[in-house]
Amino acid sequence: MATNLQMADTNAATSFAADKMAALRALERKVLWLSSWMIHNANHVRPARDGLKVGGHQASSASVATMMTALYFDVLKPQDRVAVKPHASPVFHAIQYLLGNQSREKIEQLRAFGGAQSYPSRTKDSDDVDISTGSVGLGAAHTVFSSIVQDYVRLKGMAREGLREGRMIALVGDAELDEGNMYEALLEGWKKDIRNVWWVIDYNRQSLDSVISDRLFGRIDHLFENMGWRVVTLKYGKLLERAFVQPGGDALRDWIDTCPNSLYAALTFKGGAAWREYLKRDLKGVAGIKGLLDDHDDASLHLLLTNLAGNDLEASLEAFHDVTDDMPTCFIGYTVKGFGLPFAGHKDNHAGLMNVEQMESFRADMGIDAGDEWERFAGLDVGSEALEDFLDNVPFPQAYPRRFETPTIDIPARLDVQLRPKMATQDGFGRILNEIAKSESELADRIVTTSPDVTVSTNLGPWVNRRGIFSRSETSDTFAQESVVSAQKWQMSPEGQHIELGIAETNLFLQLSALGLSSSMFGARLLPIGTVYDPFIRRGLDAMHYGCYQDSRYMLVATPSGITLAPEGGAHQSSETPLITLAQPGMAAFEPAYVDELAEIMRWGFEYMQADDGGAVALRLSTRVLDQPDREMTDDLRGAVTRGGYWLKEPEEGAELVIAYCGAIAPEAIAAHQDLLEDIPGAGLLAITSPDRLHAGWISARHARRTRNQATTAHVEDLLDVIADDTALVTVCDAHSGTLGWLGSVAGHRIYPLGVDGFGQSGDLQDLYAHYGIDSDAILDAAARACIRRLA
Ligand SMILES: Cc1ncc(C[n+]2csc(CCOP(=O)(O)OP(=O)(O)O)c2C)c(N)n1
Ligand SMILES: [Mg+2]
Repeated sequence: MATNLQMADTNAATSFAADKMAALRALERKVLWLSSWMIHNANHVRPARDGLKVGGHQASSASVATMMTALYFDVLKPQDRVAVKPHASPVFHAIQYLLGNQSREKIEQLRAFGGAQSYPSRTKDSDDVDISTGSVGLGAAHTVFSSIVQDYVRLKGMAREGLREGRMIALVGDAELDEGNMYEALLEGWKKDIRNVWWVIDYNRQSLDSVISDRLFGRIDHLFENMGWRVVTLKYGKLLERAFVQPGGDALRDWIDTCPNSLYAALTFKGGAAWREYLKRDLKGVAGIKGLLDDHDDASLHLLLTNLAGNDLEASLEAFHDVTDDMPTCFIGYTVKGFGLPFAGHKDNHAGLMNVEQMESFRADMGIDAGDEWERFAGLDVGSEALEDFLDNVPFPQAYPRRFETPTIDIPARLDVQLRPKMATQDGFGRILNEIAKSESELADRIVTTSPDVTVSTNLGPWVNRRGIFSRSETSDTFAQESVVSAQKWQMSPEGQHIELGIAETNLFLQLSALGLSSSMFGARLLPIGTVYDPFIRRGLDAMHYGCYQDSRYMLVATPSGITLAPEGGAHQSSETPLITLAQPGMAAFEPAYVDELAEIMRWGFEYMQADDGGAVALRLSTRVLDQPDREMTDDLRGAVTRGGYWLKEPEEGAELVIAYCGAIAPEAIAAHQDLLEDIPGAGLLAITSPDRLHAGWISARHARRTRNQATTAHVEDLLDVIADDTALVTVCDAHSGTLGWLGSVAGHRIYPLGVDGFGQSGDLQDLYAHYGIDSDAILDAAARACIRRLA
């Protein structure tokens, strides 16, 4: 079987020093071996307990082993940040193992509990993954937004002293280009005039199911060029380039150029004899071809015909080193999926694994003795000392922080807000930010806002008027210059603190993710706030989850929300979002009814976004104007609000009923409670500011009691402790009834959950609240049924 080392041996290193090339080729070979072996070990050697297939992607890994060798062992600088295509996780871990940043134990445990992760994970892996990947398209797009953040902190002079400008690099599977979010990111990147981004496409022309269409050829180049990128195509390796200048070379090149992807892949799988048969037939009589065929045996003919630049170390190095400016660059690296492995080119090779015999023969080809499989330098033709020496001098792992520690930003004990008797939480949000914008505080300077074309309609306008829009260069506001009266004064400059995005919610979440990692990635702590219409969280959901999975810290402000957005109709109304955020790890979600609650939640949120055990924060707000309570925010109340709820009216002993409400539906709950007091004088009214925090607190207290035998109680348990066992709970929210439906399980109370369980529609509040059963009458009806113990 052919391996890429054999191919490499026949290459003459021209422009690179011979010793260096020898070391790099040895490492290339080792990377291919270790990544294949790591997967084999996980599937065939490590004892299996559950009968499940472990999996792993030997073909995807082999495809990109050469380009990753070139990058990590020679091209990358310590300040570069990389998103590695998900299925090349074993290649990444093998490289880190060779560099001394990954333990043998972890790679032996690839895909096992506590071992190296199946897909590179910034939080779960221990070998410095810069940008997590897994859901194809997101890691690549993330580099665009990380580059915007790098410019943001650099141009403001916020970056850590001595921060070097790095390249944000993605190693991308070619099928990732089918994901629409890639184009959303490219377009936004073009608008922002991004710099220092590389996408290295592993152009093996295979996805999971199939070989990609030939018609795609040429399309990709144009797409990138249209977006202002340089395109560097790495098509043919050095062997083929040399063959092309021999007699018959032009015809050979034409033949390969026009060979359909599927046929090329099939012949790659079949090998030398198959190539020979086709060339003999198709190039019959072409001068030079007979000589070429006679000069090559089947094995070397196969090596020649599969010598694509992305699998040719020297060609890859040349292409990468040639780019020295900061223009965004797409490298299209032609490769063979499964290069050097027995299933190279086979259309079904995505999940293919070498069997035990194939692995044995691969090991023998690699010159590795049984038992030496994990030895870093076994079977290489360069001595260990020389390799250690080479590795010590690789630029990428040289001393430079991969993750920065940054001091936290002080958050004032209270956030100012001028409460008015009647306000909506969305309005309150705009006013709180406006007060911060006015202040000369570190908090104000570190907040950065972003929004996918809903800046004005989510009340970010006042903030933007004061703090401006971020742009790499100064741009004047034409409307202001032309004296056109407008409430929005949009100055664009490097000082601006708002990143305006086009309507693409996935971009919003990727931008938030990149901003929220700025502290660790660039040594500049930012407090990002992103606004979105609540229903359109759904559009960006995968990216929202992805940002949290990377432990990015940001504040999501989702507004307006619910059927409370009455006349806007079902297409703009949301009901399931509180369940989404309740289930989202790494994110604390709130739905305050009142602005004084919101101010405390935001204050707490800015601290939570910076805490070691904190996370992202989500706020679900409303445009519904409510009478604001005239009250003092005592410390107790503030604490209860951020823990998830408080008694607006504590029930009297033995009271039969409690109404629990969340969010903008508060007036209906309060009115129903008032009515109820005639019949049930002691009925309680529970204000819930965060179903998520209550739920999370409950689960974590149970966990602490079970695992650590701690006598902790959860906030929700304390709240419900004051009511009798046979008290019934009527819960109500402008969201799916499941949002609060679990409350009955905390202490075993009967529960009557009201909420919005169908699609929304246009109407006014009265009609819609009545129709969906969340108005005062519906609450009273549920209360009555609860009292007579009717199940409904
Ligand atoms: C969003 C998403 N959808 C589906 C998958 C399942 N999947 C994993 S790899 C893959 C095809 C990858 O092909 P390509 O990007 O060309 O990678 P390579 O050929 O290098 O393996 C698919 C569909 C995924 N990981 N993420
Ligand atoms: Mg592919």
